Amino acid sequence: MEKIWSILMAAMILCLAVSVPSLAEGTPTLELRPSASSVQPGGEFTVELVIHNNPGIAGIRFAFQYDETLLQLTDANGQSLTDWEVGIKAKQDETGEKVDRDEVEPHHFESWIQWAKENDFKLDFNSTSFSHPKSGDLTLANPSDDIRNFWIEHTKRCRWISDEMGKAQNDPCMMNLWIHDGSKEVPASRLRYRRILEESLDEIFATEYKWMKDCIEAKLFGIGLESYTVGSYDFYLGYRAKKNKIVTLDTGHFHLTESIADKVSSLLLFTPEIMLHVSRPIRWDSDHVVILNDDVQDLAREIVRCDALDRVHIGLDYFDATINRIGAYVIGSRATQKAFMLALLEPIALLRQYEDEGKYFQRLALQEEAKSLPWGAVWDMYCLQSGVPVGESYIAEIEKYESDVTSRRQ
Ligand SMILES: [Mn+2]
Repeated sequence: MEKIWSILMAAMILCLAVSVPSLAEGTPTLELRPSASSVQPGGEFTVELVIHNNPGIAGIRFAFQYDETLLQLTDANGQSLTDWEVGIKAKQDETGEKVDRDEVEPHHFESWIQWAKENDFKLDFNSTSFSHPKSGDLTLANPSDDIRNFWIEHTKRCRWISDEMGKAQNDPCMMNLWIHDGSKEVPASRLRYRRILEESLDEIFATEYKWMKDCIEAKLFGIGLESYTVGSYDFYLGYRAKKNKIVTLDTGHFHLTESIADKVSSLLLFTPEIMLHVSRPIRWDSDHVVILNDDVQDLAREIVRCDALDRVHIGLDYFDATINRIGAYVIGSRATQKAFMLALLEPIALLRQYEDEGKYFQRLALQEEAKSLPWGAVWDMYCLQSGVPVGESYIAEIEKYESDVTSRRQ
């Protein structure tokens, strides 16, 4: 990632140097729009530089995957003026092949599979329909056969890759499907695109695989597509009922006042499994680093109360490139673990007894007292026994790693 950022910075400087002489009169201003998505194997991260007051070049878009960077200059209509690719020879990229997304095959991910094996990790996977010249506002819900079929092919191949990953790790690979399809303004037909998406999904899911599980993820809206989201929660809930897929609950993908915890018990009644993306929404953004807030605690409590730890897949979905990446990962994963530990420590038997007896004052009082139980000591002991830093001592460890390792990366 350090390398990606240094290349990105170099590319930005290069582009500015190239484009500045052609700027029109007036004061051009730059707006930086980084995507909030995390970079995962096969995933992408985009940065858009929107140039205001320049009729020639309206924007520069960088899209980079783990093995490549795509640089595009766009005009005011978002049309590409030119594009060129800067190859980043990542450690993971052993094939050296350049393939488009409708050509990906399991062998392109062989090094990840090997890496996971060697380090005793298990892999999940996702298709990626954004940050590509064929992305636009609509992918799997696109009325254009050409565009839609491209994304259908990509998603089919991602299921195939997931199955191979699952086979190699002897444990099913969770394949998450999220698309950004939507509209900035209210479309003339909401039904039309949802019907197309349904047909695309039917085609994608036609093949049965043994070593992967399909998860379908909704989002309230995508940035720039605020009025309509084809793959809404209702859509995927309905589709789940039709095809028995797993619904992904991304805690950053709902109305800010909506309780994700409240959805758990309803889903568990009708679906064998739930995929969670634990995240933290802030206004329009969905991917802030998870902290130990009420939402995460409510969610963990609800899963434990439903005795569903073995039916819920807990995935983390957040990213913050403005702070130390390892630090961000550790803060969010520890916060999530703390939430589940707190849930397991809840005096639930007594709470339920009070409830059965209609003692609602007592129930509320105990819920309040439970908040200040000395659970920090339990957490510290858990960390000690797990051989990981206790309390804030991980800060120093990450600082040391930053100065010894990451800061020296080229
Ligand atoms: Mn997600």
